[in-house]
Amino acid sequence: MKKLLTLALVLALLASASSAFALTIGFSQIGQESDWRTANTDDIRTKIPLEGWELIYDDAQQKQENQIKALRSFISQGVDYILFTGVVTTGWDEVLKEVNEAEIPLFLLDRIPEPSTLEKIEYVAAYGGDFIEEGRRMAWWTVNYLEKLGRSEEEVNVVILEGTTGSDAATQRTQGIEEVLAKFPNVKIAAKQSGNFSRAEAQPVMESWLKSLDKIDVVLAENDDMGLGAIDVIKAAGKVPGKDIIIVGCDSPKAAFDAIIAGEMNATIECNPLYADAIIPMIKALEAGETFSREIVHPEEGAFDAEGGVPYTEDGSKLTVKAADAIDERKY
Ligand code: GYE
Repeated sequence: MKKLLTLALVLALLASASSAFALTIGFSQIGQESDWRTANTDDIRTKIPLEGWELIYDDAQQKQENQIKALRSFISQGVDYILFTGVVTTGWDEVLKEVNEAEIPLFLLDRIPEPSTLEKIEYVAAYGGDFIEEGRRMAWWTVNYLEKLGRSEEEVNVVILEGTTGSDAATQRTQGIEEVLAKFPNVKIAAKQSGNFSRAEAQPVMESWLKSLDKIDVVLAENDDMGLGAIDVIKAAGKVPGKDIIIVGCDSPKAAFDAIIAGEMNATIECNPLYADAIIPMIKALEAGETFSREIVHPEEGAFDAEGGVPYTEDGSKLTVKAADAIDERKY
């Protein structure tokens, strides 16, 4: 009898211990628009369940109304945490206040709502790229590469394939690019237009520019998928991408490394999508009673090109790594 009681006690303790960490996490993801997004999604969807936690994933197909529905569904399901990446920066006040009223800890990941929303809501942590700096790095690499080619005095025309309209990733990368290029009067922004972070949607934009603009020297693509879309169109127009037109991207997925090694893309500025290894310890720390600041935590990033050694920051302290030397250790 005594043994049975002991066994029952042990089983009860095990059950309570496992339920203590049997968390349910709601993840409101934008969609599947790019290699970056896929890598970001797969990393979280693979690693969260390995902790014994349940992940409820929602793909909003890049529609804000679907994300609002998903957040409300997480509230009604009573999840323990919400991971949220908003497709655009505005329109979240009401639903994020509902998340707060439900007292569900909220992680802001990747895309961060506008400051006027942040002032009104509570969140446990914010994690994502420094998009203004990534835009600066795209531009610094470009002007340093033009100097390396002996073209620093030439009148150079740049076109910018922007990301999703209204997203901080697009708005802030454009801000960083324009801030740096303004220091170089010979480098002109001839056009900028959204390709919605999509290879397919970037193609008609690039086609129209090839027809309407007399001279395009550089394409600054706010993600590599749009850069690859531009390459598709440049080749179809009988021009040589990477030579006739310099192509600079952002994100650094493997497809960008392949294009650089093939000589069709010139550089990519890294924006690491693998968030799970940062988020999981944060959740465990919160479960243990710790708290985090409201500051956005940015992962360290690099930059890659065909030859390496090109500075991509204002102080010239950071130099690109040769894509062919780095591709084997890439994880996305
Ligand atoms: O650059 C792009 C994705 O928010 C950093 O969104 C992310 C951006 C990334 O669609 O590929």
